[in-house]
Amino acid sequence: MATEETLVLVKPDGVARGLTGAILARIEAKGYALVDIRLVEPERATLEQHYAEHEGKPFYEPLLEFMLSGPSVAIRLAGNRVIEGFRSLAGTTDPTTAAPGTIRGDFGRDWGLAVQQNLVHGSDSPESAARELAIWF
Ligand code: DAT
Ligand code: MG
Repeated sequence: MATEETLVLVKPDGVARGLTGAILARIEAKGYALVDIRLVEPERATLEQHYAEHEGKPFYEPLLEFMLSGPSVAIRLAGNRVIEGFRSLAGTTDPTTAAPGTIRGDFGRDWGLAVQQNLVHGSDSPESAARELAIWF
């Protein structure tokens, strides 16, 4: 399959904890290419678009509050099968059960909060990647 692109976010917890560099090091070591990267303080409307699929779920409002709590780093990332590959680097959604060796498994903490502060976002399909990249870049 041809090279593809995905949207990666280092979420506010990752930026605040000084983990952006450690996360980027894993991405670069894997061989993915940084096409664009910037620090963003998103508007609520941007996050509503980004997380539209979760509107109405119990964690939706806390998730938006968390994402508004500080800047994120938005990355346009390229590579062969990078959508699937970055999701694999990130680990599963819940940091408590994410596998060791993954970003969420190694660095994610269960803060006992209503929303999982799991450090990173990665698009989950080519359609999501195209939609999300247009929102953030
Ligand atoms: P992912 O980020 O692994 O793609 P998702 O798209 O299902 O997960 O959810 C988006 C974010 O919402 C996720 O990173 C953390 C939060 N979230 C998801 N499910 C949750 C739940 N059951 N309780 C609290 N937060 C949740
Ligand atoms: Mg998702």
